Amino acid sequence: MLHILNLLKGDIGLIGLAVMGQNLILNIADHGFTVVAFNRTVEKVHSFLANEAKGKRIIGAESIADLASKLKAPRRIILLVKAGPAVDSFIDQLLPHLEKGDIIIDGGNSEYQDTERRSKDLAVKGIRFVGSGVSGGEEGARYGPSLMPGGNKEAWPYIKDIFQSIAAKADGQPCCDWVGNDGAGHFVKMVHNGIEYGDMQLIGEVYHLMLALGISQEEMANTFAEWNKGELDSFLIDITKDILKYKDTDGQYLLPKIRDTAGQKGTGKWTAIAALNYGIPVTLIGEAVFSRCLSALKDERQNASKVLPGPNAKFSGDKKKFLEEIRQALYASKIVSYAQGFMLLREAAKVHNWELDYGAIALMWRGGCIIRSVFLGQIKKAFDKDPNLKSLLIAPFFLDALTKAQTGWRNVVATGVTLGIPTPALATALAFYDGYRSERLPANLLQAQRDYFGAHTYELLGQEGKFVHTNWTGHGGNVSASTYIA
Ligand code: NBP
Repeated sequence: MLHILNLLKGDIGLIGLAVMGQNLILNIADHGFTVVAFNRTVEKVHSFLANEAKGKRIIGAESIADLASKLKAPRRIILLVKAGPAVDSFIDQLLPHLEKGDIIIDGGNSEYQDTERRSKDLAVKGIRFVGSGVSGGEEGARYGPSLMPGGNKEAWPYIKDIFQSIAAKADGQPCCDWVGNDGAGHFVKMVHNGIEYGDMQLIGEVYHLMLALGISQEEMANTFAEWNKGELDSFLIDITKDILKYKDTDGQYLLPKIRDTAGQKGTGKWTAIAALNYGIPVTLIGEAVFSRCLSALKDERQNASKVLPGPNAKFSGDKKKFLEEIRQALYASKIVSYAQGFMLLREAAKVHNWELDYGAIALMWRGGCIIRSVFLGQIKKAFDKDPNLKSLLIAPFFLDALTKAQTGWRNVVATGVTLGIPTPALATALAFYDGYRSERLPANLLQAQRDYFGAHTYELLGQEGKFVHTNWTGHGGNVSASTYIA
């Protein structure tokens, strides 16, 4: 009897009928599952049922209680609402209507520490909580997103089938797998978004350099189209080509008319904050976030452009050769950015005891999401070959690519400096590369300075772990500090 009743019920519920929620429901329904839809403003449920959802395996709910009563056990409910208090509010409203073993999935862009908290709090109440990264925007949600679920692993067998069937596929495999405990899924999504910031910034700098070369917008579009056939083949390069080609109703290119200030929703900033908290030099994403902040200072920049002098230089080399060097610089910087992102994942995994599968993460990003690219297939191969790989930079494939690119990369950064074109992401990537490959860095001087002004002690080469203090001036004391950290 219970079995028959269950058959008449929905397979999964979804709360939040904005752009992501509606499209994900349609995607789930297309894959043969019955979805029960609910939204805070209930009129949106009616309108959705009467329009987009008409004739599909989609049932409406008038209230949370109604939603809960229409779902099979154990209940599976996806939240796709604005990240923050709205998620906690819906969890609180759901709890009185749920039973032990039911599953709540937060598919929004929640902060991973919120997901950690919710996962732990709900586990105590017997509710299995999943925080899942969902990437790919509207199009991805509708036809195949990249999904990064983490949280209470007991939930995975109950949602795996639905998640892997609606996810994007790359090389025939779903871009979705279990990521790890508690906040792991949202952490991986956050790093994905940070990398997206980095990729976009790099392309923006390349566009800026192309403008300085004085080539036509059509030539730029053709160059991106060409690049998209090779090792840079990716969604972002492809859409950049389309954007460059796009003409407004007046027949003029639209791009130059768009205001040069970029906004942000916060996930790039969160990645940079996490990098600082974990002490991992994710410099490229940091520069990408700061570049958006600098772009937002439009009025100040306008004023400064009238008074601050630049180099007054023009590009005078071989444009075709330089365009190829730009391509190499972009590719090499992208390798550095992903290497930094995976370093951050590794450190967070260590701190949180997450057993992250880096090859599987690369596959999750390989299709469906904004950073999807052929390049991620190479990252997957590198981690599949050596799951303990310390850095992507030293994986044979990327080592070879960096070796080939470095001369052009250096020339691009140097040319940017000479022409006064800011290339913060391309330049920080190169600085990181040079820092990472340096056996010796000037931090010995830094150690000495800290000991000089604050008696912080230092280690001598070959005597690691032994901290000594020097009375540098002859009139300081011989006591070393233990509290103040500069
Ligand atoms: P929004 O982020 O715009 O959220 C809209 C939904 O949140 C509506 O259902 C709205 O209900 C509900 N909501 C709000 Br706003 N405040 C609420 C509150 N205080 N209590 C309860 N419900 C509230 O929708 P979205 O763009 O579809 O994104 C959904 C989630 O997916 C977000 O976390 C977003 O960051 C994430 N995401 C978005 C994208 C994208 O491309 N848009 C991509 C990947 C992830 P109402 O209808 O009653 O106002």
